[in-house]
Amino acid sequence: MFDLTNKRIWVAGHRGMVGRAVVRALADEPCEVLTVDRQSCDLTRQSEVESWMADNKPDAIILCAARVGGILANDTYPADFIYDNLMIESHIIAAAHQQKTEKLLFLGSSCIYPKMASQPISEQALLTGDLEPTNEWYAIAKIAGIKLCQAYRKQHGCDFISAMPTNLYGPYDNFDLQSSHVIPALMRKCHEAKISGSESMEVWGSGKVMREFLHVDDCAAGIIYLLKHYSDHEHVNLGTGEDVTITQLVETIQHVVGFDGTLRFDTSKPDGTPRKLLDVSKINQLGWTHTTSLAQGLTDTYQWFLDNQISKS
Ligand code: GFB
Repeated sequence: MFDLTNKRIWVAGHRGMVGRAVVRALADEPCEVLTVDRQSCDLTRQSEVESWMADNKPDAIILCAARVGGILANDTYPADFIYDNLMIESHIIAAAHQQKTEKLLFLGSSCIYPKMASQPISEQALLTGDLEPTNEWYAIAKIAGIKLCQAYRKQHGCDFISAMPTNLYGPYDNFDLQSSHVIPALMRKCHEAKISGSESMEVWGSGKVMREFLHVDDCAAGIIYLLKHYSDHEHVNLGTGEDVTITQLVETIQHVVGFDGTLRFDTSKPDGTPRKLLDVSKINQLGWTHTTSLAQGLTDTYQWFLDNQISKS
């Protein structure tokens, strides 16, 4: 058990969707939250990370900082995805060892398991097969991050752990149609089709592939649960254990938004992995389970979109 009382916890990447959710969740804990803006500490620069860490010496780190994006962004900017993620995680994990940080939690992603992993995907499936080509660059970087945590644990006894979240969504997601993940993209397309009186909306790919989705507030709760209760070499899957086809997803979004037009599937866009459903038995046995249903989470996220994003569209 890692007691958070009076601990100084650095949420690296506090401007991102996950980092913001972790900061919100830590407000209920008896700890102090540390954050730093990019202007003061560029995480891709080792000297800046080392110097910030030496000055601030957090007791624990939740490493949410990463370059992330949807299937097209991953496929289009492979150098950015592999380089930025390798730099960010290497600098922070090495500095955490130098500064004797008591605990560090790193985030992997369900998309770094092999493309054809048997379903549901257990923790042991990592590195057992070929990766999905559209995001192998991001995957290699994230696998390296998990291995860095394991290596520092093995060589130096550092209490560094990794969680493997499934596809996430929620407030402060990226709603840009080119770089976003599927939920914010389809929510925005559906909303704009409704407002413009269109009879149809565009969906990338075949609509037949399956995805599991976790609300980011559930993800943050799971991260804090693992920070407190888990200390071991193996990463831990963080998901719902339930998935839907992209067509089922868009139908639920249509219901939430109130748009009953037809769907135009653009099969020139990639489908990606056919399925990536996580086996969540390990985290369930550790005592954590998600609480937000997909329908409820989409309803809440659409309300957030209406309240916060419309002026930026
Ligand atoms: O969420 P997404 O971009 O990423 O796409 P992945 C999931 C599925 O939704 C794909 C389809 O089959 C897309 O073709 N899709 C349908 C759409 N319409 C749209 C749309 O308008 N926009 C988008 N973006 N997709 C990512 C990885 O894979 O998963 C990342 O590339 C990341 O590295 C993330 O880790 C969790 O689930 O396929």
